[in-house]
Amino acid sequence: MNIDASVEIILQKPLEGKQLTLTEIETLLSIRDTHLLERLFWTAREIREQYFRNKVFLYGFVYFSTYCRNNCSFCFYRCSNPESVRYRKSDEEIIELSSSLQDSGVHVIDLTMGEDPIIHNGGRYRRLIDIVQMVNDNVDIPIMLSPGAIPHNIFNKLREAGADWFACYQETHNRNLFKRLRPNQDYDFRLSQKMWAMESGLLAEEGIMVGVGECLHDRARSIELMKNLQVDQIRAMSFVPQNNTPMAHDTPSLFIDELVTLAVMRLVHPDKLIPASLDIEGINGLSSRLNAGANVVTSIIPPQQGLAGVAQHELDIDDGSRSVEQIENNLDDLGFSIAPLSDYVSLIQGWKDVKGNGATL
Ligand code: SAM
Ligand code: MD0
Ligand code: SF4
Repeated sequence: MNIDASVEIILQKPLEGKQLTLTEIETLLSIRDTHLLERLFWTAREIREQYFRNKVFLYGFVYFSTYCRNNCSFCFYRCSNPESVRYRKSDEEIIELSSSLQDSGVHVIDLTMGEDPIIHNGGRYRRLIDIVQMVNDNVDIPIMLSPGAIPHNIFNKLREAGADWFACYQETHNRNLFKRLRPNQDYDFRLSQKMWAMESGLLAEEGIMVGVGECLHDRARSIELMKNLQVDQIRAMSFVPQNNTPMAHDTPSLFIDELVTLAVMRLVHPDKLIPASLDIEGINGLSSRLNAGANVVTSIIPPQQGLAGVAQHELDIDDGSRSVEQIENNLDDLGFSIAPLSDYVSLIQGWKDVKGNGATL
């Protein structure tokens, strides 16, 4: 059988509600021929349409502390980079930023920080729990928390304070590569974050970086492992080299590698949330990611507030191109519309009800 015919057979399976094998996932990840890429992206869109019609969700991003005790090789905010912008937002600023994002129409506030020693050292996480409580008291939309890796006993407290989601990306599920990317961090402790979050009744997001030295088989294994993990949001983001880091001169992979990964994620996780992050190519990268099957726009950042992105710490922020207003125009042109908040709330409530308090691996 020629390659076109065998790819068509694989693409038919998710359309019929069937699961893909690891080998099939890897075959799809290897597609680079223009015609087959079109078929892959079309199938991903078709499947997204079945579950979400043309509706997308928007996540506001509040990077409230850029201090970090870790030294991840890929990250601009690693502790040994003296050039990184460091700030900590005050309570008033966090409330103001979260409220203005809510008013602008996002569905979720993603509260993100480096592993700020002030919060992480000592192990009690009182300040983090207080921040969640404070934001929950002041906004009426769901809250995601991306604080790095934290102890098991803190998850319940975060849920009680009002968190809905916990995001913590493994970056890779290849243990040797993990060691190089996140030196002196424990692979199992980081992987457990997602399970501990779900055990406590939180929803969890898992993610990988594309172009950090992984092979197609690694990507395929990650996509499959995320299925077994039963997380509700999954992401792939292209690695963007950062000045003054050990990986500053690594050759990043082409964006097509991320787009293919997103499309295959959609085929394996048909009903899940898959972000198109503005943090990689800014607003110009939105259409290709939606075209590949993503259904959430993340890293929406209010302009002129001294807030940073992660992979692109300045791109498109201060001219307002990462604002809801700008995104809404783009979505209109692309034939998408912003889902009502009530749709989002009932979607995640349904997931929480199904999971109960006992999601396990
Ligand atoms: N400090 C917390 C942590 O590491 O889990 C929360 C921050 S989280 C927003 C940082 C994520 O951004 C990383 O897990 C990684 O997936 C992504 N990231 C960081 N630097 C990046 C880069 N140079 N290129 C692409 N993605 C990057
Ligand atoms: C994003 N810059 O969505 C954000 C960040 C953390 N939960 C999300 C990586 O691209
Ligand atoms: Fe710190 Fe997160 Fe950056 Fe690693 S990825 S250096 S933990 S901010």
